[in-house]
Amino acid sequence: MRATAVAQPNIALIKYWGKQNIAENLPATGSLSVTLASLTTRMTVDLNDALQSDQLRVNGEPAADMLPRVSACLDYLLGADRAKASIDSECNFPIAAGLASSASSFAALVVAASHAAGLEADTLSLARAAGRASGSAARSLYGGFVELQTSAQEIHVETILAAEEWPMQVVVAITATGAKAISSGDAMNLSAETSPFYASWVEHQDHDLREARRAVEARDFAALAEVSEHNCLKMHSVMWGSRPPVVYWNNVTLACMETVRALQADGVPVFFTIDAGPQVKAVCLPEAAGQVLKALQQTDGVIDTLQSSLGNAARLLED
Ligand code: 2P0
Repeated sequence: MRATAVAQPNIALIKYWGKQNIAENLPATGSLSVTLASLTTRMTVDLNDALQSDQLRVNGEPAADMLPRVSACLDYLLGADRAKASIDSECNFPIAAGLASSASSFAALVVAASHAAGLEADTLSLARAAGRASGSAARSLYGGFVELQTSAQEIHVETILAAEEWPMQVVVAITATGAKAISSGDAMNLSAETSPFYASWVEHQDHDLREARRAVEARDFAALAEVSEHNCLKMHSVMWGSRPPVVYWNNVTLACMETVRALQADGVPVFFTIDAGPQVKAVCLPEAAGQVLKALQQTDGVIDTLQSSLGNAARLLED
């Protein structure tokens, strides 16, 4: 009745921003991401009939805020009559700062919990369960370049290119360490209700997705860079157009974008992407990683940097 799983966050190149069904957390559009290798969440789930309620510790501390979403995810996956769970989660990177800790957490949770319960579930079913808890988590059930498609009823997720088929490096520039002012879930619902750009965003998403998929399949870095930066800035334009506005950037975020632009002008194969937080993720070919890391470390105001290659799917750890 006990299992441990490990999962990594993913970084969306074509973003998920908006839900077609809030109750079922069904995304309005598809998205495309890369799963990272060296940022990890390791989660142990212990299902125990003697427990009166679920318990969750994150890095050794009780995590009451996250517990209701975790309990709801377990109810959906295992049924409401399940045994209660004692859950320990260890994250080796900053939580709730735009580094997709909810993606790796819910991906690890569904893998560990399904094994702890002896449930025979295929990866897509687990991805759908994780996605109900956190839309981006569905993508962390898969490794490498991952595409999520959505219909009116459900999501479909698959790896379109494995991590080793097109090696890449991601350098993350940490520009602030506090928790974000508004959760991405609340912010995307606000955008859907109030941003005049939202309908156009949804309308064009399939086009961007097709372009990105073609670029990945052709291993065309320049094409992937162009559509990824376009899609990122478009998502942030939707956020900025919301009322009240949603602005996750700070001045160091902009400085890091300038650093990436300067590298590009020198012919370095790199592009940026930014999620629901102030961190800048620079995606580059492996031969450029040293130069990209150094340039971001030297950018005024950058607090820290992380570097990762692309990684594999969420998986069970044998005890
Ligand atoms: C993404 N983000 O595609 C986008 C880009 C943030 C910006 O998915 O409400 O935590 O839990 O389904 O998955 C972050 O949102 O949102 C996210 P919920 P989630 O990675």
